Amino acid sequence: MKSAVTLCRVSEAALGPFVFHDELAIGFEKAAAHGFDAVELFLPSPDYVTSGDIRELQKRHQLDIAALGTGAGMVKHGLSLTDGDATVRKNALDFILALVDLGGALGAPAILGSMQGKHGPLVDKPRALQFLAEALAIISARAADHGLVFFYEPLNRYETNLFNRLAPTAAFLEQHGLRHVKLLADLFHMNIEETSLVDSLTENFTAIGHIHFADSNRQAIGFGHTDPLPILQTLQRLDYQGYLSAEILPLPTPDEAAGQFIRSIRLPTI
Ligand code: LER
Ligand code: MN
Repeated sequence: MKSAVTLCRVSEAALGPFVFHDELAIGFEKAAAHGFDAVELFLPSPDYVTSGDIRELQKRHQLDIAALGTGAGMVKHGLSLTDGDATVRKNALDFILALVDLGGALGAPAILGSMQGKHGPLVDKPRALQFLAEALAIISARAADHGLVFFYEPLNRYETNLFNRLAPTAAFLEQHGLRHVKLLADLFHMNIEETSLVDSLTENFTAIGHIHFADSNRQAIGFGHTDPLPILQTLQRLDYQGYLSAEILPLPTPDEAAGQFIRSIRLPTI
């Protein structure tokens, strides 16, 4: 199974679940030293770095780009696709499309996580879902133009009230014909929301494109109480071809988290 590690350059997310916060050149070097196949980038804005500069780092360190997070649009710029203000929604869409284009130049899908926003007093749930479906239709068409998919990530109840579980999200994507949008299954959120990690991964497998492989406490697997063996066996049995990505807290240190992550994705040979 392919491994990826998160590199975050967003100062507002300094305490977030990202392994390396160094400048990109150093982050790439550390990712390669730990033996990761790819990096997942969390950038402050789409023009923070050019695709040429990223390709240069990829070539130097033999790393793929697994995905590009868009959450800076929320944590840095206060944007969401379901905001009550049409200008904010438009800016959110433009921010995501620019990251989809950057990903397009790198062969990497972008992710919708926190920028899905929430429903509330100004925007009720049906209207929020309508905004979401309209935006996803535009975003997925752009991703498809690049020959890529786009990842939609259900989040736990403390982060969104739109989609918390895989199955309802998959049904929503299907209902709206969003064939180029795949699920991002984050085991940390699933640990809070799903009845069974294995059942949920199995039942929604064909809709899943990417996995944030995190323990119950959002550290590297092995540092919390999630049992990785049935999960890894299930993914192997289903022939999962995507990434297991280390979107985890950098604890006890970034290097120890990275090292534990790499150990945690190996199936024991019995
Ligand atoms: C993003 O991948 C994620 O999992 C969220 O919890 C970030 O807010
Ligand atoms: Mn995640």
